[in-house]
Parts: sequence; structure tokens; C-alpha cells
Amino acid sequence: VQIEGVLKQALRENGLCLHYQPVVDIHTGRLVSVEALVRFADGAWPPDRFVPIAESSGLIAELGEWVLAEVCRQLAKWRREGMPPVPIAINVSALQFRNNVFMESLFAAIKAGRVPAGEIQIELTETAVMEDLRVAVGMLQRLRGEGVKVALDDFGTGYSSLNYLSQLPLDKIKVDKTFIHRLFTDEASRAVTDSIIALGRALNLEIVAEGIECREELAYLRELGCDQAQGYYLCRPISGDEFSAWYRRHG
Ligand code: G
Ligand code: G
Ligand code: NA
Ligand code: MN
Repeated sequence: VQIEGVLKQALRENGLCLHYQPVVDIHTGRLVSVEALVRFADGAWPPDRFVPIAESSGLIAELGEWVLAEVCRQLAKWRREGMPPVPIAINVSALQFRNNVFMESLFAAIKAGRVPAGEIQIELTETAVMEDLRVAVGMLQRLRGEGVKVALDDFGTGYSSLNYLSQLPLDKIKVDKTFIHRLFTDEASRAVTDSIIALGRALNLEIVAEGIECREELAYLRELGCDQAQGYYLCRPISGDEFSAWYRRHG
């Protein structure tokens, strides 16, 4: 509806911004990477409202270009400030992954030296890779070949079959936050979380728990053998400047 017009304007008039949410080593608390999360600068609409509209209206290509350019700009700014390199993970929707526009822009940016491949990571959902496994495997191999790490996001909410997971050249899986939220109230969520972690370990994948909101969740996941953690308890998504201050304090 009207979001489409507002988004189009925001894309042209610098009305969007990225927030960054740290992912830390669950044992040491040290920073591993940050996830980029797109926002309206004035907070007008949340991303779970406008990203789907960007997709249905065709603005997703432009949004993806903007996100990639902004990530490159931010990495360069942090580097100028003397910050040690921190990889930024970019969310890529199923549509963006399948229509290739974003992926080709990413490869072009790396090739042109606009960003070091090791400083970009990709987060994909199960739906993005499920539709055509053969094509997805090819794309993941290309990313891997460049040195771009790939995470399977919201893991456990899609059609996770052991068969496809073992065929995918992935680096990490992110246990969906809905399981983490129900860890101590729902036996089934705890069982699912336990088995996702066991599966990730068996396949030699890095395992990230997202949506951690309290100390008890963090401790439980550490005990279970999770590798990395992300969530409001550790740090909310914050601006690039706020993040460099956080990193200076936190290491
Ligand atoms: O930021 P928040 O936690 O509210 O994210 C809501 C949803 O929007 C998540 O599913 C997230 O993956 C998605 N999202 C956030 N930033 C981007 C982006 O830059 N590109 C795409 N495709 N999705 C994003
Ligand atoms: O789909 P994806 O996993 O990319 O979505 C990430 C979303 O999760 C973002 O909207 C982010 O703001 C949100 N998020 C990050 N940490 C927490 C948390 O601890 N609790 C909740 N409820 N949401 C979180
Ligand atoms: Na994500
Ligand atoms: Mn997620």
C-alpha cells in the first residue's frame, strides 16, 4: 500500500539505516561477527513489514544494492577508525538468493576490491536453499570459493531434512529464536534445540543461538555445546557508531 511509496522515497533520499547486532563466542564472550539489520531511519516501519513489500513490489533489488553499499561504507569507516576487522553478516531473502541480482553484485564488489571477502557473510533461510538444491549448492560453493561464510538462518523453522543439510556447503546454522524463547517452558522446544545442536556438531558446523534474552538461556546453550550467541541479553542491534563504542569497551 503506502509503504511501497515511502520505501521508494527512503531508498532515494537516504531514509534507511543499518543497525548492527554482535554475535559473540559463547565461551569467551569475544566478538565473532555482527549482523546487519535494515531499518527506516525514522523508525516508520519495521523490517518484517517492509522487506516483504520490497519483495512483492520489485524494490528488493534496489534495497539489496543499498544494503551492500552501506555495509562496504561501514566496513571502510570502521577500518579508518582503527577497528580490527569485523565480518558483517547480510540477510539475503529467498527471492534475492534465487534471482541472483544481489549475489552477482556481491561478487562484483569483491572483485572490484570494494570489500574484502572475509569481511562479508551471508545469512540465508532454509526456504532460500531448499527450492533448487543443485543450484543452491553451486552458489554456496562459489561463495565459499571467494571466502564468504554462509549461515543458515532461523534454523528449525523450515523443512530441515538431514539429507539436504549434509549436502550443503555451509559454515554455520543459527538456531531460531522461537526455540530459545521457549527453552524453559516447552519441553519440545528444548528437545528441538538439543537435536539441532547435536546435528550441527555432527556436521562440523558452527552453531549460533539467536534471541538470547537472559543469563539462564546463555548458560544452558553453552552447556549444550553451542558455539556462538546473539540476543538482547548480549547486545541489541545498534548503530555503526554505537557499535564501535561497544567494541572498544567489550573487545
Ligand atoms: O531487524 P529485525 O530483527 O526486526 O528483522 C526482521 C526481519 O527482516 C528478519 O527476518 C531479517 O532477516 C530481515 N532483514 C533485516 N535486514 C535485512 C536486509 O538487509 N535484507 C533482507 N533481505 N532482510 C533483512
Ligand atoms: O530473521 P532474522 O533471524 O534475521 O531476524 C533477526 C531479528 O531478531 C531482528 O529483527 C532482531 O532485531 C531480532 N532479535 C535479535 N535479538 C533478539 C532477542 O534477543 N529477542 C528478540 N525477540 N528478537 C531479537
Ligand atoms: Na538473520
Ligand atoms: Mn534468524
